[in-house]
Amino acid sequence: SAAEAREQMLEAYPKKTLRKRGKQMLVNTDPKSPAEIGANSRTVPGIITQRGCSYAGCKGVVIGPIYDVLHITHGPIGCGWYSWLSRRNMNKIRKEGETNYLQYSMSTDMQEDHIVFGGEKQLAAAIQEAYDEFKPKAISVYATCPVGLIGDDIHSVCRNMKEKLGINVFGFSCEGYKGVSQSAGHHIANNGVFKHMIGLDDTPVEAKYKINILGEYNIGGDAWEIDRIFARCGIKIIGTLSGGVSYDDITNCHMADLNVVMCHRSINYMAEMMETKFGIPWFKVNFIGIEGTKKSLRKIAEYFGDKELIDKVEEVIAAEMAEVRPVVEDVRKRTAGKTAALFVGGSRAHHYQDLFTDMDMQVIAAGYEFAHRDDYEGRDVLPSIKVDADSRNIEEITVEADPERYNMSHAERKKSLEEAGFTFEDYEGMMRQMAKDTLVIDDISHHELEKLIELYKPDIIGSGVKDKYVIEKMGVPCKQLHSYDYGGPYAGFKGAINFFKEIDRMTSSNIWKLTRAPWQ
Ligand code: ICS
Repeated sequence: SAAEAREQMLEAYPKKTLRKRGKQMLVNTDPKSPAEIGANSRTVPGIITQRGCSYAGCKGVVIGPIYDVLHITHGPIGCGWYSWLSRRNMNKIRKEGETNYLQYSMSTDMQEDHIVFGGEKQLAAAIQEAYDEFKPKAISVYATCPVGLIGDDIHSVCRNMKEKLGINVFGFSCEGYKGVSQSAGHHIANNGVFKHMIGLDDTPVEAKYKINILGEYNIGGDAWEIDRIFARCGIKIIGTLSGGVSYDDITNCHMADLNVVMCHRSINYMAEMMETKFGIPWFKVNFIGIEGTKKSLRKIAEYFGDKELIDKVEEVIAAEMAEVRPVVEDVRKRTAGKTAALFVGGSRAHHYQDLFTDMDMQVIAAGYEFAHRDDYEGRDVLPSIKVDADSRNIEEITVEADPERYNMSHAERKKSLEEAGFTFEDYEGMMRQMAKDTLVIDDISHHELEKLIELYKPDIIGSGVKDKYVIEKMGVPCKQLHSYDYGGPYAGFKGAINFFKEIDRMTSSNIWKLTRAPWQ
């Protein structure tokens, strides 16, 4: 049983570790009212974790993909190198005159003497050099651990350079050690994007239905598949934060009628702040999986409430499903009843369950690396989450309604829709969607993962590069759900087709039964 498996996964630990890990490892006994999970807490030193750092979450995840902002890492060269497009967020130039800087990795290449004597001069010189060379619209600067430790004031350097160069220059205090994972960096990034980019350009956008997609980073081209579907439906996406997106899109995206949120973990802050300041309502969507995609499209059409759009969406769904249906029906013959486990990031461990459900597969265990309780248990637990010291050192910015630009009509529309039972600001979390008595494991360790494989032998595990080869050495195929193992897109309808074929191929291969580790 799941309870016995849980105990066996924990039994090797010393008492204190066992107590802490025990809180982060639950049997989902009552999916309708999820139990309290330990999440967003420090990893026990010595345990092998999949987590990243605050800098990774800020530069590497949320802001780095904006292709025509010139991103400069202030720090030792390794931080810049390892965050250099390593996440497969795709980009292309879409308008004449645009530039894509993401082929470059820019760093101040901090050395010992900068750490001793301070690196502010070095940073100002780097900004100047980058400007002279590229003349970008905007430059953003990211602080790494040593910058925080020696106290370089990156913000005053940025302010001075902004004045001197006459372009937008802004910095992020996303020192790697802040918070307990990359999640802290998401929050810092959201604050900075909101303060330095959102709302700068009030040019009206001519379109009937205008939305932003928040928390979609175009891994493997996912955002482009979503773009394709929306274009078919006649819905204008002003900005996708932050996948395949330009500086101008972001500065203008407060002109939208609606924000839809894909990755709740990384960008819920932005959704809230944009609603407070501009009155733009938001709700959660999921374009991973055919059922999720259909439901999300229908909800967006319902929000606008226009018969023309509602009909168009149904027409698009029918046309797309004509292509998806034969594939999924064929694949199900082999995938039905197979099992999967998913340990990914802060939203995919949930979203990808929809694709496995589409294939009639069972997810026996899942967990996030760094999500918070609301991503597991749903947003209704938000008021009861205690703020601890690790979260307290992340700035909370106070946002107020914009006296001129707050859109009353959106707010009124939201109110009347709510009265009719429509839900906004709605994230139910992962546990409600998982089957009874499945395992939910936060920040899983390599030891726990090995035990899980021994006990359950799932047919496939969705995870990342840090544990991929541990999993495969144990004879279980691993699909990387961060980089997609160079495949994708997996979002939307065409993405689902790609995923079904890929998982069918991987779980039908006999190679895993034939491999033996050298010591066996
Ligand atoms: Fe959100 Mo890897 Fe996203 Fe999520 Fe986030 Fe990261 Fe990636 Fe993963 C992410 S923003 S980089 S959906 S695109 S930090 S795959 S939470 S861990 S599951």
